[in-house]
Amino acid sequence: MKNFYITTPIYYPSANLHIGHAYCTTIADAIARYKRLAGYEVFFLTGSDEHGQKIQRSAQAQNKTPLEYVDPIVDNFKELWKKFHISNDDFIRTSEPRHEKVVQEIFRRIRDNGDIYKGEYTGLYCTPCESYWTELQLDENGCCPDCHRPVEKVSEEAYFFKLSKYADALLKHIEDNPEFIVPTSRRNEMIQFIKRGLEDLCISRTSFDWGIPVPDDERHVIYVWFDAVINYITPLINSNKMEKFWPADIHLVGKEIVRFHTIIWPAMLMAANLPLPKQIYGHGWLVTDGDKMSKSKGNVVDPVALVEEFGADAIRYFLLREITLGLDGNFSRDALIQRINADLANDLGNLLHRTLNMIGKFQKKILLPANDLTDLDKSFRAEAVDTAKEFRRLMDSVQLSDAVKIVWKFIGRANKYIDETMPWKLAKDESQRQELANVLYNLAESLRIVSILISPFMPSTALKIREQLKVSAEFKLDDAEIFGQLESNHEVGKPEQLFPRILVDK
Ligand code: ME8
Repeated sequence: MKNFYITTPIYYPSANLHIGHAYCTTIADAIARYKRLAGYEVFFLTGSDEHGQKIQRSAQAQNKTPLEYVDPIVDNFKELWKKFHISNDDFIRTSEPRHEKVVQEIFRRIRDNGDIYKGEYTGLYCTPCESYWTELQLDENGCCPDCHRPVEKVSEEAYFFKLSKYADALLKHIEDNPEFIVPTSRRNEMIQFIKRGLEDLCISRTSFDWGIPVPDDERHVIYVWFDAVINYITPLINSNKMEKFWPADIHLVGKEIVRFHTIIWPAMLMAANLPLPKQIYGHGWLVTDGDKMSKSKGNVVDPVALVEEFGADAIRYFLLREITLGLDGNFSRDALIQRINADLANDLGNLLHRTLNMIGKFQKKILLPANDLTDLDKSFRAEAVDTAKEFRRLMDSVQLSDAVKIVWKFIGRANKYIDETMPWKLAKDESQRQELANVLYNLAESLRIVSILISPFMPSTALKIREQLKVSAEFKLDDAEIFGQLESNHEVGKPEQLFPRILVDK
């Protein structure tokens, strides 16, 4: 069996998650589900990034230990992912002993290879972002270029990672492997960044202790980013699955952390003599009115409230359809409601409802054998199969929103097929019994195919459709490319509403 390994970033438990985090995890989930459907053995990892001064300070402010502070937040992450039907195979917490062990092992290995040394660090540190900056990188107010908050000058004995040594090898790897950093805009940015020169990276701190101790020098804790990126191999090393799943197929990350994943992490892997991930995909941000969601800006959308109101599948559909992967996308409640009403309640919901209703009414819920197909029937069938094949091509090249769109194009085609063939008219004409059977069979079969194609995006809706069609819950992608798998004489179920229309208060 072929293997596939995909990760999301591990999220900071410093604030509640918003719909922007759910966006990243939903994309990864859709890809993971698609790969399972296509016959891969998949490992899908997400988790929480729990160390660092910022967490320690937040815990202190509440008179808690860091773990007491993060535990309930991390429980909320896990709850949220359940609500979103996220099918992760593991959840890594950087505070777990299994992670500490691997981080120390990698630290030792890189140090033994001569790429970690002790020195004196004086620099500018942004605590909220856990990032060091040089004078040149600061914004026009001398603040952090990412979050625009003040940076602190720190001076301390510290360990350094010889990042500069890997600049040429990294550049060569990025230039030789066009698929390594996607999209191209991010790849070009990283090439420019490396060409400006890489400095060695300070990877330890002594001014606080909430972190993984440096092996053999416990006054130091390891820099949170050095610790965090190693999460991607922790579960594999602990379960002897490195050979099976490493290197990762995709690290999916937001655009602002591409640098950590395409420069620091690969250099660390080179220094530890480990292979590099195959791809780092930098997705865009979910914005509200053009602005990135953030707690401080007060424009966050709470994913829990949203799921409770609209259901996970509707939100997943919206996120995956509306936003082209790699670009920023706007989140708006109005646009979400519009999509639910037009695409889900109307296009998909009606197709299922009309089809089952007619099979019930005209053929006592029984599918009859299809025979003597008309040209229209044949071209409709061909379109179903072509859609499934095109879907595979788009998903294989991670064009998620285009993949969703072609499924909905086919759903539109199926609704039009009903209007063109007018089964209610065929039902009134005894000589048209065969054609009626053909049309109803084709519609039921196309819904079976649709249920397979939407399953990576809308897993619970896919199951609801199958329940109503009364077909097996287990299909593979190949089953979408072969038309005619429903048995004739199969009895379908009663139509139930898939998505209620949302009434909009003017
Ligand atoms: O960066 N739209 O954690 P984090 C889309 N712990 N994505 C968004 C977003 C938005 N509005 N807001 C945040 C970290 N994200 C580190 C990662 S990995 C070894 C360590 C995305 O909780 C953001 O782009 O600040 C990032 O990829 C992810 O959420 C985690 O953000």
